[in-house]
Amino acid sequence: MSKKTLAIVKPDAVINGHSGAILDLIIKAGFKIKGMKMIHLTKSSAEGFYVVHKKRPFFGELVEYMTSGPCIPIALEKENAVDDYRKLIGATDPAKADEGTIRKLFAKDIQSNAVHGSDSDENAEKEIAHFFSSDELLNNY
Ligand code: FUP
Repeated sequence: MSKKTLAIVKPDAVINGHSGAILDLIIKAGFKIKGMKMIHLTKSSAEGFYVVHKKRPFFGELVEYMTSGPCIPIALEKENAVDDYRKLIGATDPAKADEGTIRKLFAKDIQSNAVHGSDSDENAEKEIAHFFSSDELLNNY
Protein backbone atom coordinates (compact mmCIF):
# COMPACT_ATOMS: atom_id res chain seq x y z
CA MET A 1 0.00 0.00 0.00
CA SER A 2 1.20 3.48 -0.92
CA LYS A 3 1.97 5.90 1.88
CA LYS A 4 1.28 9.06 -0.12
CA THR A 5 -1.60 11.45 -0.56
CA LEU A 6 -2.15 14.90 -2.01
CA ALA A 7 -3.72 17.63 0.10
CA ILE A 8 -4.68 21.08 -1.15
CA VAL A 9 -5.49 24.00 1.09
CA LYS A 10 -8.11 25.55 -1.18
CA PRO A 11 -8.62 29.26 -1.97
CA ASP A 12 -11.32 29.93 0.66
CA ALA A 13 -9.12 28.58 3.45
CA VAL A 14 -6.02 30.46 2.24
CA ILE A 15 -7.89 33.76 1.82
CA ASN A 16 -9.54 33.41 5.24
CA GLY A 17 -6.21 32.83 6.98
CA HIS A 18 -6.69 29.17 7.94
CA SER A 19 -3.59 27.73 6.23
CA GLY A 20 -1.48 27.65 9.39
CA ALA A 21 -4.16 26.02 11.55
CA ILE A 22 -4.85 23.42 8.85
CA LEU A 23 -1.14 22.59 8.46
CA ASP A 24 -0.85 22.27 12.23
CA LEU A 25 -3.67 19.69 12.31
CA ILE A 26 -2.09 17.76 9.42
CA ILE A 27 1.34 17.65 11.10
CA LYS A 28 -0.10 16.78 14.52
CA ALA A 29 -1.99 13.89 12.88
CA GLY A 30 1.40 12.40 11.96
CA PHE A 31 1.78 13.31 8.29
CA LYS A 32 5.18 14.30 6.90
CA ILE A 33 5.31 17.11 4.35
CA LYS A 34 7.24 15.93 1.28
CA GLY A 35 6.44 18.90 -0.94
CA MET A 36 4.50 22.14 -0.61
CA LYS A 37 3.99 25.27 -2.71
CA MET A 38 1.59 28.17 -2.97
CA ILE A 39 0.26 28.70 -6.48
CA HIS A 40 -2.59 30.35 -8.32
CA LEU A 41 -4.11 27.63 -10.53
CA THR A 42 -4.68 28.39 -14.20
CA LYS A 43 -8.01 27.43 -15.74
CA SER A 44 -6.46 24.63 -17.77
CA SER A 45 -4.60 23.22 -14.77
CA ALA A 46 -7.79 23.24 -12.63
CA GLU A 47 -9.78 21.63 -15.47
CA GLY A 48 -7.11 18.95 -15.81
CA PHE A 49 -6.99 18.28 -12.09
CA TYR A 50 -10.78 17.80 -11.87
CA VAL A 51 -11.23 16.14 -15.27
CA VAL A 52 -13.16 13.22 -13.68
CA HIS A 53 -15.89 15.74 -12.80
CA LYS A 54 -16.03 17.30 -16.29
CA LYS A 55 -19.62 16.13 -16.95
CA ARG A 56 -20.95 17.12 -13.52
CA PRO A 57 -23.20 20.21 -13.30
CA PHE A 58 -20.91 21.88 -10.78
CA PHE A 59 -17.74 21.55 -12.93
CA GLY A 60 -17.68 25.15 -14.25
CA GLU A 61 -18.22 26.66 -10.81
CA LEU A 62 -15.66 24.31 -9.28
CA VAL A 63 -13.00 25.45 -11.77
CA GLU A 64 -13.96 29.09 -11.23
CA TYR A 65 -13.65 28.66 -7.47
CA MET A 66 -10.33 26.80 -7.65
CA THR A 67 -8.88 29.59 -9.83
CA SER A 68 -10.32 32.40 -7.67
CA GLY A 69 -7.23 32.77 -5.48
CA PRO A 70 -4.09 31.07 -4.25
CA CYS A 71 -4.06 27.47 -3.08
CA ILE A 72 -1.44 25.28 -1.39
CA PRO A 73 -0.89 21.78 -2.79
CA ILE A 74 0.94 19.56 -0.28
CA ALA A 75 2.42 16.11 -0.90
CA LEU A 76 2.00 14.10 2.30
CA GLU A 77 3.39 10.81 3.56
CA LYS A 78 2.18 8.52 6.33
CA GLU A 79 1.18 4.87 6.73
CA ASN A 80 -2.37 4.55 5.35
CA ALA A 81 -2.14 8.14 4.09
CA VAL A 82 -5.19 8.26 1.80
CA ASP A 83 -7.69 6.91 4.33
CA ASP A 84 -6.20 8.64 7.37
CA TYR A 85 -6.15 12.02 5.63
CA ARG A 86 -9.74 11.64 4.39
CA LYS A 87 -10.80 10.87 7.99
CA LEU A 88 -8.95 13.99 9.16
CA ILE A 89 -10.72 16.25 6.63
CA GLY A 90 -14.25 14.80 6.94
CA ALA A 91 -17.12 14.62 4.44
CA THR A 92 -17.12 16.66 1.19
CA ASP A 93 -20.09 18.67 2.50
CA PRO A 94 -19.02 20.34 5.77
CA ALA A 95 -22.62 20.15 7.01
CA LYS A 96 -22.16 16.35 7.05
CA ALA A 97 -18.57 16.32 8.34
CA ASP A 98 -17.79 14.96 11.80
CA GLU A 99 -16.93 17.32 14.65
CA GLY A 100 -13.24 18.16 14.81
CA THR A 101 -12.54 17.45 11.14
CA ILE A 102 -10.82 20.09 9.03
CA ARG A 103 -13.86 20.66 6.85
CA LYS A 104 -16.17 20.93 9.87
CA LEU A 105 -13.81 23.46 11.41
CA PHE A 106 -12.92 25.56 8.37
CA ALA A 107 -15.12 24.89 5.31
CA LYS A 108 -17.94 27.20 4.27
CA ASP A 109 -20.01 24.89 2.04
CA ILE A 110 -19.74 21.90 -0.30
CA GLN A 111 -17.90 23.93 -2.93
CA SER A 112 -15.72 26.13 -0.73
CA ASN A 113 -14.75 23.17 1.38
CA ALA A 114 -11.30 24.26 2.59
CA VAL A 115 -9.24 21.24 1.55
CA HIS A 116 -8.78 18.50 -1.02
CA GLY A 117 -7.67 14.94 -0.36
CA SER A 118 -6.89 12.13 -2.82
CA ASP A 119 -9.46 9.32 -2.82
CA SER A 120 -7.17 6.39 -3.79
CA ASP A 121 -3.49 5.46 -3.94
CA GLU A 122 -3.64 5.58 -7.74
CA ASN A 123 -5.11 9.09 -7.76
CA ALA A 124 -2.65 10.22 -5.08
CA GLU A 125 0.25 9.37 -7.41
CA LYS A 126 -1.39 11.18 -10.34
CA GLU A 127 -2.37 14.21 -8.27
CA ILE A 128 1.08 14.61 -6.70
CA ALA A 129 2.56 14.48 -10.22
CA HIS A 130 0.05 17.16 -11.32
CA PHE A 131 1.71 19.66 -8.97
CA PHE A 132 5.24 18.42 -8.26
CA SER A 133 8.18 17.26 -10.33
CA SER A 134 10.25 14.53 -8.66
CA ASP A 135 13.04 16.97 -7.72
CA GLU A 136 10.53 19.10 -5.79
CA LEU A 137 9.73 16.20 -3.44
CA LEU A 138 11.90 15.45 -0.42
CA ASN A 139 12.67 11.79 0.01
CA ASN A 140 15.56 11.69 2.40
CA TYR A 141 14.31 12.52 5.85
P1 FUP B 1 -13.91 15.03 -2.27
O1 FUP B 1 -13.24 13.78 -2.75
O2 FUP B 1 -14.43 14.94 -0.88
O3 FUP B 1 -13.05 16.26 -2.49
O4 FUP B 1 -15.21 15.24 -3.17
P2 FUP B 1 -15.51 14.98 -4.71
O5 FUP B 1 -14.34 14.36 -5.42
O6 FUP B 1 -16.83 14.29 -4.80
O7 FUP B 1 -15.71 16.45 -5.27
C1 FUP B 1 -14.60 17.25 -5.63
C2 FUP B 1 -14.95 18.68 -5.37
O8 FUP B 1 -16.06 19.07 -6.18
C3 FUP B 1 -15.38 18.97 -3.96
F1 FUP B 1 -14.35 19.10 -3.13
C4 FUP B 1 -16.20 20.21 -4.11
C5 FUP B 1 -16.82 20.06 -5.49
N1 FUP B 1 -18.23 19.64 -5.42
C6 FUP B 1 -19.20 20.61 -5.58
O9 FUP B 1 -18.87 21.79 -5.76
N2 FUP B 1 -20.51 20.24 -5.54
C7 FUP B 1 -20.90 18.94 -5.34
O10 FUP B 1 -22.11 18.67 -5.31
C8 FUP B 1 -19.89 17.96 -5.17
C9 FUP B 1 -18.59 18.34 -5.20
